[in-house]
Amino acid sequence: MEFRSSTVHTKPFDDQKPGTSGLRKKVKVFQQKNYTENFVQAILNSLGDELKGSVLVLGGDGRYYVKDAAKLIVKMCAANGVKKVIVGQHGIVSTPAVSNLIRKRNTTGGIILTASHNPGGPDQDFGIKFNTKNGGPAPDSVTTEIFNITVRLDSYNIVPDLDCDIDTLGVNTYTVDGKEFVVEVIDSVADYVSLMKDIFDFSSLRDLLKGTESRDPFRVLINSLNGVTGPYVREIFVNELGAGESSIVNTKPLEDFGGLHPDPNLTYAAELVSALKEGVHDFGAAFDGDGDRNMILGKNAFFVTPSDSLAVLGSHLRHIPYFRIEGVKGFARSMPTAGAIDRVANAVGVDFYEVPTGWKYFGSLMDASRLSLCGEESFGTGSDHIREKDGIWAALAWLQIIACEKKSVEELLISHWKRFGRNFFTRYDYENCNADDCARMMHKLEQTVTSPAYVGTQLSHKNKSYVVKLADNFHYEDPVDGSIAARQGIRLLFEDGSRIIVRLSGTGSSGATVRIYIDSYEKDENLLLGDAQVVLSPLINIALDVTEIKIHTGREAPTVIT
Ligand code: VG1
Ligand code: CO
Repeated sequence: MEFRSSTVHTKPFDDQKPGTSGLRKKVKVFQQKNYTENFVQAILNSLGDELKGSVLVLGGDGRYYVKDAAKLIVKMCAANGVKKVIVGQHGIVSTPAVSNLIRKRNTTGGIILTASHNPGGPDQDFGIKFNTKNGGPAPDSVTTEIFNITVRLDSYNIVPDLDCDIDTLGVNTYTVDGKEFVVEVIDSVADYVSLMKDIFDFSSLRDLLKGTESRDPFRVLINSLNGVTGPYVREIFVNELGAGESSIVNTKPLEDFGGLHPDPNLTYAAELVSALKEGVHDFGAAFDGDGDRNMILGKNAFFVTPSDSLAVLGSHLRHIPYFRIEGVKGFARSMPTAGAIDRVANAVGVDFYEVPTGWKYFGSLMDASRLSLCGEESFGTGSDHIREKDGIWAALAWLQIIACEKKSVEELLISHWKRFGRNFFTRYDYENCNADDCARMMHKLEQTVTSPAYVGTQLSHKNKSYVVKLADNFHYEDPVDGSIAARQGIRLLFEDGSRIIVRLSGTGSSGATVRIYIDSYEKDENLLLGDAQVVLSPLINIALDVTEIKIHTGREAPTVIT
């Protein structure tokens, strides 16, 4: 079929600055005339000379507007000289699977349609993210370039009549402006499953889940929260590993996630928590809308903090075939993530890195073969098998370790704490506050804590005191390419190793969200099993005082406590 492209005049929008992970706005904002078109054109323009003849992967988490946006992007790729688009059937591909496809097919990059863990539906959130050819989220230099293009953009290119059927698998070939343009509609699950089979020992996982003569079946409950992971979970846990159908729930990707907030934490995955509390299952996992986050629970809903999850994985990587072949290069965490992995890096004898919040900061270390395992306190865990965090990978990694160690989740945690000590951690989120109020709060806090006299200050609550050792706004220089990320969150580091971190979220679609992170280390064996909220209570109160959060935001309490 022969098609001709056309150029459409447009006016720039001034609010298309990508945040921690792509551009996220309400669906209604993306549906404004030319809004999505402009941002997509800016992504394509940012490719410069690489655009003509490029190959792009395209997929999203199945939320409302993914399919419309995917079809639009195909029309725009056709008009901009892209040679081929590899798109998931119905426009659906998980974020980790996109990263894998970019790497496996050696493409120029990929466009991911997701607002991740934010709710979906006509009145909820949508997002667009660009990943570069290493499979990872575009670094700051690229997202800044995309933003600079958006504020000057005066036209976009489109082939209005090219209506590709993205519901049917197969290769579609078109002629656009005399040149060949191909759209390959793929089954997005197959490549990802084969990657997992290369990384893990599926036969030992099968024995674990189905049981053997000498061992009862290990009962798992996997909740996809109606997000993109459903089909992947079904293929891996039921078809490959032989878990029963009742082991997987909410596995049909829905445009509004069935009304769920697809964020795997104790608040929004409460359904999984209460199911595990019944004591029937040995292991529970939930994933977010686009499949890159995970929450791990043990029997009776024993909660594994993401910071601890990372550390336990770090000290048991030898059980995972992938790392036996690839070796273990280094460990990393985002700055607000509790420091449990730091001690494991030391014990294992590998390098350790602390990067700003956002997965994009891990990519260059992985590309330089310096990093094997990394994570964020926000339920993100992953390795250098791809360049995104990977929810299903994390669940399988836990199961592989359990299969080898023959211990429960709780036993693994307790022996970890006995060996390394325990980082108690909590995060307070104040969602959807007034942006100006929050900016004022951050400004005032920074001025207070960075004044030279602040170091040495003693902060107390009841009979517990902490002495400030260092206070700053976190500044990161990438050790590989020297790029700088400044002002990544205010840190108060205390002499006993405890920390208070305060930063504003970069993934919200409106207003501002304040995140306060509290991390405190304990090595006294008698105190290891305490409740985090109780243990951290003095430090939490100090954080609330120092930030004056109630005064600035008018909020009596956080919206989410993790
Ligand atoms: C949050 C998390 C961060 C994570 C990001 C994207 O960002 O804190 O750790 O990388 O979401 O995760 P922020 O700026 O809101 O704190 V996802 O699953 O949205 O791709
Ligand atoms: Co996500």
